[in-house]
Amino acid sequence: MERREQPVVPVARLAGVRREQFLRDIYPRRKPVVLKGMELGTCTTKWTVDYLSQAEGSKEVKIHVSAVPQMDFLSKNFVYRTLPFDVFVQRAAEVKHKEYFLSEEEKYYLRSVGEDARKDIADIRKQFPVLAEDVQIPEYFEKEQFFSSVFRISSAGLQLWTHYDVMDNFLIQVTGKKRVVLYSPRDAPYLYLSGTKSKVLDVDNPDLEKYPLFVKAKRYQCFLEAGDVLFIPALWFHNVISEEFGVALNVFWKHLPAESYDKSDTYGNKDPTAASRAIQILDRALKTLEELPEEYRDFYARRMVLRIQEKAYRNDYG
Ligand SMILES: O=C(O)CCC(=O)C(=O)O
Repeated sequence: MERREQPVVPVARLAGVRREQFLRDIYPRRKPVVLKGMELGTCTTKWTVDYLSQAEGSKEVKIHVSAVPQMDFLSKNFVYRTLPFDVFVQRAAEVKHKEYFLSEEEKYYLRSVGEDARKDIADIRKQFPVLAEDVQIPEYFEKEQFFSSVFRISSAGLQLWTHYDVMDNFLIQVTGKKRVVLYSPRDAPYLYLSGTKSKVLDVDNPDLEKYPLFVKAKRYQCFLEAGDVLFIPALWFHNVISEEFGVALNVFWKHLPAESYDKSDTYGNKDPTAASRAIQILDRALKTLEELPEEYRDFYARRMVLRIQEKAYRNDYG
């Protein structure tokens, strides 16, 4: 199939945005924005590889390791390994490794988790208290809305699978450069979803035989430099390439009332409970349609889609 480029929409970049302006003019639009010139504390100047290694020493971290730069959650082309934090940082910062798990040029990725990843939520103040002292998190939401603060440390060249999260978040790029490609929740029909992940990992060279509708998805894109903060509204898909070794801090907060979220969600990526229940009910409805012959099943399925469009779609989606 002939290759068609997706048009690229640059994500707005705004400098020196204060809390009031963010809440009044930016947040309600529910679109990604790069915030420049934010006050982030001493982390932006202090966090060299040596400083990071010394600050938190040899505490163990569980990391993703892959032989190829494109990490894919769906095909699980990576392995989980445990390393002392200082060794991990040194390895993630180098391109070729003397000691390795899979291959000399393997890539590393840390997505920090809570003490017990199944029960506890990542909070750098608890897991990385020394480094947490260096960061000033932009307080653009109420304290009670805070959900997690997650370290994301990656090797140069690493590409993270396309996915959405169910909470709003700031991606604070403390060191290193990154390219982020985003897609609106509205374009979900073109992204070939499997749960919260898209099957389209290679957003630059998508397999259009397999994913022909992908060309219809509108591509938003931005480049982050050290000190930039990207606001990623909940449900926006994102695919991230680290152009250099880099350290980011990802802060999630609750946009919906607290009780809307799944209590067992430690990552901020489980669908709100009402959405999960609605999907279960839909699956039951589809099972019920199987009682009909194909001609009728098709007809009533189309009527159901029309009903969903009429009753649940918004018509002001810009
Ligand atoms: O920067 C990264 O490594 C991933 C960021 C991400 O997935 C997020 O902001 O939710």
